[in-house]
Amino acid sequence: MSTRPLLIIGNKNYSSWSLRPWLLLRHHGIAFDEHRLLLDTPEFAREIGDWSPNRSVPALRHGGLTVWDSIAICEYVNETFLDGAGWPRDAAARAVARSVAAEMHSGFRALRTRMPMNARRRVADFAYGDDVRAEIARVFAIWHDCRVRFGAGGPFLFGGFSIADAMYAPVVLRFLTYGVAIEPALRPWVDALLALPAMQEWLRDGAAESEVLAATEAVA
Ligand SMILES: N[C@@H](CCC(=O)N[C@@H](CS)C(=O)NCC(=O)O)C(=O)O
Repeated sequence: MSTRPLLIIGNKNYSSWSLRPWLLLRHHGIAFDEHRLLLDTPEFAREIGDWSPNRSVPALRHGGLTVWDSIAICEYVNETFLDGAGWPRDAAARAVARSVAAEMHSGFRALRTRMPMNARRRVADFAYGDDVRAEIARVFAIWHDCRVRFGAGGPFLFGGFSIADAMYAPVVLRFLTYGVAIEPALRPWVDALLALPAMQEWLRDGAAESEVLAATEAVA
């Protein structure tokens, strides 16, 4: 298929699921168009059904095909544009990378609910409950494990940048927003992720957005 893919995303400041496939595409220099639908607006409610069968962002339109759900889009991008380079080449590393990506996709409910992504905000003295604290500990354990076992070839979770890094990128932004102290051994990974030109671009775009989601801004 030769047509340029179109990624439907939400607000860059708030839409954590949109960031994941966007980062994968942009980091790899894949030419794509984006269409932003502002979350929680009448426009979103009116238009989302035209783009996404599950009425959520992200969704990818490529030729006549629609792919929805962040992880499915990442897999499609990996197969269609990256010849498999979205995942580690080593089979064992790839299996673990898929495991931690899947764990992110299906888990961490407390963290996702109580610490919604709000990339440009900084919250002082955020009070974590025990459920959030336990999930933060699990995130750090995952990052450590990946870095120690598979990270020798570069600064990312599996050495080179992979879909696993993209899946956890919004978690890094949440930790910055809500003041979660990054364990020193993980600082190089966090710094490498934040320094990616694609990540910087997303953050710049998010900071420039004027729309405000009141409920998310009210989290304290
Ligand atoms: N499991 C989905 C979650 C997608 C999702 O929840 N997207 C949010 C924005 S980050 C959304 O579209 N919310 C709109 C709504 O619920 O009306 C994925 O991985 O893509």
